[in-house]
Amino acid sequence: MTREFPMPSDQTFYGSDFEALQGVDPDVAEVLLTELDRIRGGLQLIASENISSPAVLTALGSTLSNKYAEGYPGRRYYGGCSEVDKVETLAIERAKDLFGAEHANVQPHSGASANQAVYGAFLKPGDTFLAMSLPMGGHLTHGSKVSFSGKWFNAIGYGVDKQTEDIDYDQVAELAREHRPKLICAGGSAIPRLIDFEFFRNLADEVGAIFWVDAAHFIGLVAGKAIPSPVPHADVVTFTTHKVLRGPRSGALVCTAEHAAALDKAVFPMMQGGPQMHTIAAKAVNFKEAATAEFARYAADVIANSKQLAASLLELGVRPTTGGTDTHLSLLDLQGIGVTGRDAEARADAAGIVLNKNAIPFDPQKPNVASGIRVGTPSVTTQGMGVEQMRQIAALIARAVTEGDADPDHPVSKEVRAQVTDLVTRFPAYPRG
Ligand code: DSN
Repeated sequence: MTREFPMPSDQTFYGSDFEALQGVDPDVAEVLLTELDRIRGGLQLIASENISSPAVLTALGSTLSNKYAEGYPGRRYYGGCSEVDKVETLAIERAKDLFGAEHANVQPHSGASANQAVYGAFLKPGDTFLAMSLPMGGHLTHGSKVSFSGKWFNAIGYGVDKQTEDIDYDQVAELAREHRPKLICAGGSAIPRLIDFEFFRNLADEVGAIFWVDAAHFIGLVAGKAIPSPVPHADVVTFTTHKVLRGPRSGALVCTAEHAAALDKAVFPMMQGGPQMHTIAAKAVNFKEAATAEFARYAADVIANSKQLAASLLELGVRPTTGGTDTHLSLLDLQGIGVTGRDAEARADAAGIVLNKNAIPFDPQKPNVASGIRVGTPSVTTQGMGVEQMRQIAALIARAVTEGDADPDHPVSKEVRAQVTDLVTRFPAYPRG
């Protein structure tokens, strides 16, 4: 039988109670409200963010946060784990079902933690691995010199082809044959195109490497069956749960049965201590939400919106690298319009459009200036916007970036912001009652 969520007067005992917070700490309570205003008041186009459901947020703000549960369901190092065992088991089974995986570990605190576990399971310090380099679209944890992954291992980076701006598969193969890495990674933070997982699988088999996919960015599209899944091809797939997937800010991994024990040991006790049980509960909720037909429609809409946004920006002279996108994100090269990524981000921000500067492949600028911006459609699609609104958003981005200013009082900032306000009023985040 389904039990109703406790009445508001009881919520202090069961979960979140905003009035209690206001009484104890009005300063923090105020930030919660102003952040909600910020989310509602602008266009959220950061490709790695989304607007998770009240159900997910409720699980996060629950008493499960109190419980220590080092270990795994049925084999913990603490008493009193009967209830959290249930929720972790639900999360594991739902993750396996959602992705058709043999094994799931839902304890990583983040995508970076899940990635650490992969290194912990398969490499020793000094070992060689191959991954996309950060300036080409990879991720810090894929071997950047400022990350543990680049400091403790011999990271070989591959990039994109200068002409197509898509992954340079010839280079990947050459580097794999030359360096014989123990681990090969596909995935990154600024890859607008689909990845050929079969190519990577065959190459990994040829050189005797483990094949790892960091699917943080696109796992929500996989869950919604809107793009092909890496799971049948990879030894291990790591991901975050808060991007297109729309769950809590956290991480997880799925893998083959063969590597389950090694990866479980690498997550705990090698890399982490006590799991965050409230977040694991929120992941369980998220995996249930992501298995619905409604979520599959959402994932397809995210891509349709993203393709329209990229096409409309191209028409307006803002060039998407690779000529477009197959996913939720576009990487826009601003060199043709003579604006840096840093200036574009500030101008957009002043106009109520939240996006991020981003290095483009072969970028002549420093990373904190950059020649590009990255835009994504997960949040605006959650708000119910469609292709018509994407045409409008493209026009607003182009105007803010080319004619606007970082000063919110500049006439262009004000004019664009008024149109953004109109749009987000018609398609609100967290609609009121
Ligand atoms: N930093 C995240 C992103 O924005 O893509 C990835 O970890």
